[in-house]
Amino acid sequence: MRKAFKPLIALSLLPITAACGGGGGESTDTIPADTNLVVTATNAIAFDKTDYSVAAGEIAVAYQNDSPIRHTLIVIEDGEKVPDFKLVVNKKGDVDTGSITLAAGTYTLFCDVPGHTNMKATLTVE
Ligand SMILES: [Cu+2]
Repeated sequence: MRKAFKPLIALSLLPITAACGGGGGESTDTIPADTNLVVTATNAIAFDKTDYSVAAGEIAVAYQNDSPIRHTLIVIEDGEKVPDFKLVVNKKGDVDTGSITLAAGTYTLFCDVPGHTNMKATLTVE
């Protein structure tokens, strides 16, 4: 008599945990007093300014949402995203904070939510 061996294949589904956006600190609803740079996302799907400036070094950034939809804030240097920095605000009233160290130069602030290409501003670090 022959026995048919049916191999048992154990499929292990490992949950994949997505890493949170990096430099974005905890979400708060107030802007900390030691903030060096405040950026606001407005109802017009734009930042509140087209030009920001800040002193070089470690910069405490606060991103506040004055619109009902999700926005992000990333920094672009020479066409590349500055790594480990992304702030996210999901709804009106949200504030996200984080710190980024930048040398003097000209950078671009950007929201990478699809369709938000109008959310672009110049950041001058001096
Ligand atoms: Cu946006």
